Amino acid sequence: MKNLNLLKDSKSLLSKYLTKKVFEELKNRTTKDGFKLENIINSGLENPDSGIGVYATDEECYKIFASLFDPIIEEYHGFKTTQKHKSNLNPDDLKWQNPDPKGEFIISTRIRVGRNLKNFPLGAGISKSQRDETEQKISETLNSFEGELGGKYYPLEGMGESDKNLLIKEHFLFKEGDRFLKSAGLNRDWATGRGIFHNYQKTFLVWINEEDALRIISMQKGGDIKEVFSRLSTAITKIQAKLPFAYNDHLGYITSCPTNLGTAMRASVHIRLPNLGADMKTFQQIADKYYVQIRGIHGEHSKSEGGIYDISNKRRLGVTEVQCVQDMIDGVTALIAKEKDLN
Ligand code: ADP
Ligand code: DAR
Repeated sequence: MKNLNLLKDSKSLLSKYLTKKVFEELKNRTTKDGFKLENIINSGLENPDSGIGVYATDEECYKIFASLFDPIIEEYHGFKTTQKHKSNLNPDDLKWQNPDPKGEFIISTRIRVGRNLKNFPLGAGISKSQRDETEQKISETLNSFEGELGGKYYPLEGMGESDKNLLIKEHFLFKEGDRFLKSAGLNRDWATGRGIFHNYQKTFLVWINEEDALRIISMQKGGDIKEVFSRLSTAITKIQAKLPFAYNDHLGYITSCPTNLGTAMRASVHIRLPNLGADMKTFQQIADKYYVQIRGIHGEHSKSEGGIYDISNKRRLGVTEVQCVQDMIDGVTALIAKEKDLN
């Protein structure tokens, strides 16, 4: 295990909660799949600028290493160990009104969930043969879909560079995992076992074995958030009927990164807000009030361009999928109102 002194200048939740007492308690523990503390904390040790610093190797590690995971989960999500997570994927429960009926602000809408297969390790711990098995199970299920969800699976291995770069540029495909994911072991054997399924309209997509076994995505141009959510809800139900997901009634859907636990949902719009972009203090105040996050437009850790921002729900655990989407709708509605005031 790398020297814990690597954490001395870190501000990550790992550095805050891996106290001497917790380290002594956990240092010799292993999960039934053989994963140890060093597997879980390596990303935070190698990247002291991490915000969180830990990734789970299998569902069991959330229990075996609870003395480290629980305080991180409680601080990040405001979710206590005694609480139960609830799921609600019914789009009719949204308090829905298009926040941009004239299409002046919202360029596109994307809602995704992360999912992992029951009884398989997570990406940071999975073996090559297990990952290949999950790729086959998931892609076979998706290739059997017909109608609006009908499409084709494209393995990343063997994909032409120009095809891959175009799909990334158009925001459909993932980039190779960043240094945080690499240090967690999520890029091992890249690109085998990874790929993308999409329907013919590219409004329903599934990433296979990026950060989680599945990233199930519904997206389209414009701001019809309810239509995007309805398509996603239908797709999740169809997939879940064939492939059981890792889930428990405390943490909800189990994910590689604790920040995605619960719904594992990020509902986002790419939205033009140049006036707010010139007043980031006000922008951030409104974002905080409505539990939304401001990102750049080429993925996590990217920058905004041309006054366009990625606005998405921040809460994922202890809220339902309907509440995640509602957070985004309410936040975007308030931001558009302020953007208009600043004209
Ligand atoms: P996630 O973790 O939710 O997959 P990222 O921030 O890594 O999200 O984004 C993945 C890709 O999805 C990036 O190319 C990003 O630009 C794209 N994306 C995210 N939200 C939207 C949106 N509302 N419209 C179009 N593309 C989007
Ligand atoms: N840089 C890592 C990422 C945490 C959240 N993002 C994910 N899971 N893609 C960190 O610990 O800050």
